[in-house]
Amino acid sequence: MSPASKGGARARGRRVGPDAGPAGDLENRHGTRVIEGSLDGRGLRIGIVASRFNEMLGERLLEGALRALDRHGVESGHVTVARVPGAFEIPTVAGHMARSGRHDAIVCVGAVLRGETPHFEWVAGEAARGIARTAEQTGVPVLFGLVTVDTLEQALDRAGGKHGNRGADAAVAAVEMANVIRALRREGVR
Ligand code: INI
Repeated sequence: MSPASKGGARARGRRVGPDAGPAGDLENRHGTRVIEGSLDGRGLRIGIVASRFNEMLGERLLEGALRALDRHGVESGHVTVARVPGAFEIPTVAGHMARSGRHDAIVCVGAVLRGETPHFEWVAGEAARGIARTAEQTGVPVLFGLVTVDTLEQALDRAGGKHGNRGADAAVAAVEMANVIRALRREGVR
C-alpha cells in the first residue's frame, strides 16, 4: 500500500487489514492499488466563488463551506472568496481562479430557484455545465455547491436545514479531491 492511500484510510477512520472496509478489502484480498484523498485540509489553498443572487441562501451556503473548511484544517488565510452577481457568472470566475495556479480546488456556491426563474434551466444548466467544463479543462477540481430547486423551502432545507448544507458538502469534497490529486501526483500521475 502506498503512503498516500494509507493516509487516506487513516483519515477516514478505516481499518486496513483483513476486516477492513472496501479499500482495505481491495488491497489486502486482491492486491489492487487504491489511492484515496484524505479529508485533512492542512496546507490546501481553496478558492470559493459565491453568487450574490438569492443572497440569504448564498450566504448560508458560503458560511457552510467556510465552516467545513475550517473543521477540516484549512487555514482561513488559505481561502479566497470571490463574489459574482449570479450563478450564470460562476464558471467565468472559477476558470480564472483555476488557471491562476493559486488554488488546489475551487468551491462554487449559489442558489437557483425554479419558482422565481422562468429561465431556470438556462441559469442552472449553464452553471453546471460551466463548472464541469472548467474542472475538465484545467484539471483543478471545481465543486458544485449550488442548490437548484423548485421552492424556497427546498432551498432552505439544503442551505443548513434538514437536508444539510450543499456548500459544506462541496467544501469537504474539495478537500478530498485536492488530496486525491496530490496523492496521484506523488505516484507520478500528472
Ligand atoms: N442567478 C442565480 O444565481 N439564481 C437565480 O435563481 C437566478 N434567477 O432567478 O434568475 C439567477 N439569475 C441571474 C443570472 O445568474 C445572471 O446573473 C444574470 O442573468 C446576468 O448574466
